[in-house]
Amino acid sequence: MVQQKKILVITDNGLLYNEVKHILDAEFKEIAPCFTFKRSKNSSKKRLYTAGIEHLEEVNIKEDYASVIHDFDIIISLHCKQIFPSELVNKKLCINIHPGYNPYNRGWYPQVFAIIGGNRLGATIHIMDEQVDHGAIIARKEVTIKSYYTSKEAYEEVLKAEMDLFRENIAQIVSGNFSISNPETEGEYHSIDDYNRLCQLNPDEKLTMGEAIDKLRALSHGEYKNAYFIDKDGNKIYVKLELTKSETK
Ligand code: 0FX
Repeated sequence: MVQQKKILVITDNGLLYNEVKHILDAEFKEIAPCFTFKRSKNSSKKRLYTAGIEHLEEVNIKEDYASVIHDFDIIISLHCKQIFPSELVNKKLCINIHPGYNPYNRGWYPQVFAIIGGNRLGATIHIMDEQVDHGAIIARKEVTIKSYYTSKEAYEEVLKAEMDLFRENIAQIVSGNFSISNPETEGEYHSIDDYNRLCQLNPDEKLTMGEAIDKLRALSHGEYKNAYFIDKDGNKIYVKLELTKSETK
């Protein structure tokens, strides 16, 4: 029976945790008791979106996966920073709620690479396999990147798309009554090192003004200090772009 399934959600994102809890309690009362929430071992770092998960029990999925396999039927990664071990994804239904439109820009900060590359952005719910943000797609929803979005606005639209997908698919995932499709290509994977390399600006790089605006807005995200250059005295200078859409055309 659906009610007896045990579902573990591992999240390192307080905003999404609160949204998902609210959606379950308000709209899915029957299945809400099936859910247990934990945060991952790496979640203690203070970031823009971690507030709200401090009280959750910590799990080290890399080491404690045997007990997770024993105790739960479905494991959901809701922005869990730890990569799930092979044994876990091969033995249990593991679902990833991912802030990107798979297979485009798999990996870290998809909106950053989508703004720079001018390619597709959105949210994806997929079955996890041994590769990162890879595996059969259950549902995805595209987000339009407006010309006046920085990384932050694009990301916050993606979070909304993730919650729409959660609402539309969670009952089917819990009951096992969902269909899947394979991503149309392998896509491209970006690591945190790829992102960090982007942040170091080369003052001699030649770009059109449009490319420069895209690169800087992709690296501007609220209070985060991302893009920088090193000046002739060796100082590290952070760069951030602010975009304001005029009220009149
Ligand atoms: O949790 P998350 O939204 O997502 C990341 C990966 O992008 C995702 O593919 C993976 N599945 C997930 C587990 O981890 O990341 P975040 O909360 O660390 O950051 C949210 C946004 O904030 C990010 O998209 C870009 C921005 N950001 C974050 C950091 C830490 C910056 O602009 N600079 C930063 O230094």
